[in-house]
Amino acid sequence: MPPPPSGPTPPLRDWIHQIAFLTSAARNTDLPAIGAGEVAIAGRSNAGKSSALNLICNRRRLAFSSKTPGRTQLINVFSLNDPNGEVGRLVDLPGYGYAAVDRATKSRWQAELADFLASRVSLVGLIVVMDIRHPFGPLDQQLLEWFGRRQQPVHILLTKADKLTRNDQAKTLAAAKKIVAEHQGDWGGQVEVSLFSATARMGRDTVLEKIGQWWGLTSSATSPLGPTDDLGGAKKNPAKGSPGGNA
Ligand SMILES: Nc1nc2c(ncn2[C@@H]2O[C@H](COP(=O)(O)OP(=O)(O)OP(=O)(O)O)[C@@H](O)[C@H]2O)c(=O)[nH]1
Ligand SMILES: [Mg+2]
Repeated sequence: MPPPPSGPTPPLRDWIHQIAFLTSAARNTDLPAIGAGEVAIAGRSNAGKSSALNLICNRRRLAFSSKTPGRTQLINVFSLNDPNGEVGRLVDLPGYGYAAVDRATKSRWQAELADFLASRVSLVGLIVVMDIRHPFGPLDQQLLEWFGRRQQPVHILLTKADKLTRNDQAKTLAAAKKIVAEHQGDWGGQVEVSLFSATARMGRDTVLEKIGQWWGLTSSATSPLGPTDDLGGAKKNPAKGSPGGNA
């Protein structure tokens, strides 16, 4: 069910599956016009971006995942709408560092990516997907620096966590948090990191909470305004609900 046109927004986890493919772009100049806030998903080729997107959205084949690295060579834009209009977008970016393309193509992709991260005005946050077995490679760090200039929030997913034992997951997460703390100044000051696995369906809620915040959605439980019915779409005559209750 889509959220109602007024009243508190249900948790994103319950309706993000309604997100739909909007368009693909081969280069930044082909991107769609600015709409709702965009959360981009970036990472090395084969890191698990498309799989992460599918789990986040609870859809099996929203984004194409593949055993062949470099599968996502287009910028794919997905759009979530509620009855009041567009709520937010997710942008699956082509992976960087794909070995099997020639140098010119590689550097063209990287220039496009740098340009996108620097100048796409509708970006509200960045998700960086890193294989937990090889986090913080040189290109990952480069990307974090490019985006860091915007001083916007970043969430790093250490994905494929299912490949490590619980103990090694915890160790890698602690080490990653240390790296992030040391680089906050260069990476925009709002970087967080968490464990993720598309295969084990792990870490979805943490990243969804971020996406919801970045899109400007807050559940009534976390809204600074608290439960309210007189701001942003009041129901004058609620047909349902319990008067005097805590709905
Ligand atoms: N074990 C495990 N494998 C994963 C996970 N996520 C992705 N994979 C596998 O890793 C490979 C790459 O996944 P994709 O999601 O296509 O990665 P991508 O980053 O979108 O790749 P490109 O678009 O080619 O850059 C596929 O074989 C996936 O099945 C995970 O959480 N655990
Ligand atoms: Mg992909």
